[in-house]
Amino acid sequence: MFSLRARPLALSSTLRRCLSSLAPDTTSTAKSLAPGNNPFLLYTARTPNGRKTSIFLEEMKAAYGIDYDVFKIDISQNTQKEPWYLSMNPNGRIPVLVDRAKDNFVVFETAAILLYLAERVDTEHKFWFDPKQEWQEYSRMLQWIFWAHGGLGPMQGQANHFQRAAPEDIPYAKKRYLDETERLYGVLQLRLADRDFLAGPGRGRYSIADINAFPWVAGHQFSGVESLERWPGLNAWFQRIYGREAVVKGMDIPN
Ligand SMILES: N[C@@H](CCC(=O)N[C@@H](CS)C(=O)NCC(=O)O)C(=O)O
Repeated sequence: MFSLRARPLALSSTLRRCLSSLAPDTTSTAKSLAPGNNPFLLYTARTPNGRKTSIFLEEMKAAYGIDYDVFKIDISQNTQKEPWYLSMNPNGRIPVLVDRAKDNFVVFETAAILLYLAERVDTEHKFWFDPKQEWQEYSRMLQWIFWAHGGLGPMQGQANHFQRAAPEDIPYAKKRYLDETERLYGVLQLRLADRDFLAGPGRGRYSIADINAFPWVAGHQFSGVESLERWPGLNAWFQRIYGREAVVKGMDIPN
């Protein structure tokens, strides 16, 4: 008789076989293609999501002297859908971070990468908040990270898609996602009307909450938002962050 326990066991052994048949090829390909010996390796492209991570790595380099290597992924060629890449990120999207100092530990999803780097490198809490000592600000930082990760990025990404990449012209979709992007800019304006940064006491302190949202706002013209003048607090925040050397450098990666 078929036992209740047999099914999950059978399934997981099939899964194990699939994974082990992928492993030798993918790992060695990824390693052999990866340049450099720096502690971190970033697989990325010059897009909003890629830039979040390169900006933070540039900040880490400036603050702690920790360097990283860059492997450029050509998303127009679907390199991010190749098996060796999918073995690191089954979602098939950039970026991916590899922590060479931790046995090539792999991290995907930008918010997870920012938090991972903060915990591993930013021991002095220069760009994030101590979950125990500053738990309220830590929570606020997470709230803005989750907000952007679940809202700003996906909505503005869809605005880009329907305006620039969709194989057919769908005015309703174009309008819906542009409107939603502008609504979300309005949310940032509400937060930034009397503050300098998204999280932190008083007028706030620059943190990974800002880094996580900034590259999307930086891409506003590409998404069809001509100017940020309608949102003065957001505009001032945008200029303030773009004034940082590490941000300018990070925006230009891969160069
Ligand atoms: N939620 C993911 C989104 C990553 C993402 O959408 N990356 C885009 C570039 S901004 C990408 O890889 N696009 C290529 C594709 O969709 O195949 C993250 O935050 O890491």
